[in-house]
Amino acid sequence: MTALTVQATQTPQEALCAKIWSKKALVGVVGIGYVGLPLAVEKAKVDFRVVGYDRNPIRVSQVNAGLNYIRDVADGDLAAVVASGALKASSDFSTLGDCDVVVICVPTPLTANRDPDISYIRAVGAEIAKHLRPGQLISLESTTYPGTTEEILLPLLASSGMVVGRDYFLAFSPERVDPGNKRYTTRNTSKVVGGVTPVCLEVGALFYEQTVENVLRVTSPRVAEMTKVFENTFRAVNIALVNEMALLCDRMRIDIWEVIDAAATKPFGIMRFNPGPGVGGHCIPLDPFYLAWKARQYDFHTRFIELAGEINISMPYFVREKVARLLNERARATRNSKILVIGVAYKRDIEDWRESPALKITELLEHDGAVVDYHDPFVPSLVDEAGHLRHSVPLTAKALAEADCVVIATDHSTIDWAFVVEHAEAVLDTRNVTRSIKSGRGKIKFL
Ligand code: SAJ
Repeated sequence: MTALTVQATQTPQEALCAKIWSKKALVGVVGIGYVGLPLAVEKAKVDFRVVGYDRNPIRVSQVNAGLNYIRDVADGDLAAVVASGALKASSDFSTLGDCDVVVICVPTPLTANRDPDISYIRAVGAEIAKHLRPGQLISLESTTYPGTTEEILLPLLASSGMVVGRDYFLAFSPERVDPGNKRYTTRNTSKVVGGVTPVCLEVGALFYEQTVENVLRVTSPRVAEMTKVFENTFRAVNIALVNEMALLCDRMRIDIWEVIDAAATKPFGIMRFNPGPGVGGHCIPLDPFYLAWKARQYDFHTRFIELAGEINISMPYFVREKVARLLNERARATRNSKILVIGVAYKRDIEDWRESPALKITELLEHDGAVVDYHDPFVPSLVDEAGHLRHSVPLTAKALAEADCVVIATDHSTIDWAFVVEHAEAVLDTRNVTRSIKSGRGKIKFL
């Protein structure tokens, strides 16, 4: 039997695996944001040809011009893979059929009623189904509730008449991108993979093993989906616990940070979480509610998730109260007071301000009649919930001195906190970043 004959009788699985092994597979990444762009660049760096798909024409033209917009991607890496032709971007979804592997990294926000909004997944699933052909792997990475891959995506793809696990392959592998994390990247953060069939699992795992050091196979997409929402729920619940401790310690006049520092010295049985002004970003405040919604279908009320959400959502209101108490000590009302909020990014050293507690704090203080400005070296400007365009003000001695209260909402490591304390009249430090500053200590109140 000649080589040609063998080639002709390759199954879709064999053909795809051969392309993945040889890095000849064309990889499509749908959604080139915080999750998709790092993944696309990682794949292109190991010589896969990659197409980044996005409805946002600005992102598409930026990528094709080799211009980076995601801090976790190295500018040079993006420029190099675009220059070599390994990576290009497109808004033309009709070419999805050309891809051997399609990775879905679209947003999974919440509706106004805090229910899951999987409209992006549905839309991309329908688009992929239109162009589906034998020998394709479809992998969903967006965080979502257990069952999405098999209950939503599979029926969409099955409408093609092709058989999953024989003609095409479907898997779920949650993204674990930790924005701003210099130690753990897409390459060295272990990857969980669940396949609709055992063959889907093997093809999915093979694909990720090309760029990720440690790939863990689990028994189903539901297990992989649940693993991710559990990870973020674990975080939301533990952050809520220390936030509740902060509320209690405030009432009992115990320094919560001294407690957290002391507890963190125990070498076992405890994990450090820090209280703060609230939780931001598109993950921790949202993902647990995907699970809470799904659980209701099983007549199950996820009390931890609901309670954690309630406490974390209450923290900006607590900060508002602390500001009022601090101003009151200076015989000032919040109304007509000038407040400078330092940091609007939802956490240190990133430019992402989505769902940032700093914006809620600003809204509440303005509601109480204060005049609020912000300074953030990572966020030169933003459009807030009310649609107002805001600009970061320079962090000058004058701006600090003119503020009746400076609220530290994000503890960026690039800010000179001693300078802030030296020139400010009064400081509310919600992140404990000024703890080591000795001079001007009397001006500082902590959470
Ligand atoms: N926060 C606290 N106290 C803490 C830790 C965090 O108040 O002790 C606040 C942060 O300031 C921030 C929010 O919580 O406002 C979320 O920050 P984060 O660092 O906990 O999470 P994200 O959203 O930046 O990234 C998370 C990570 N999830 C986990 O670590 C389990 C990341 O690994 C995920 O990939 C990411 O969600 C995601 O995309 O789901």
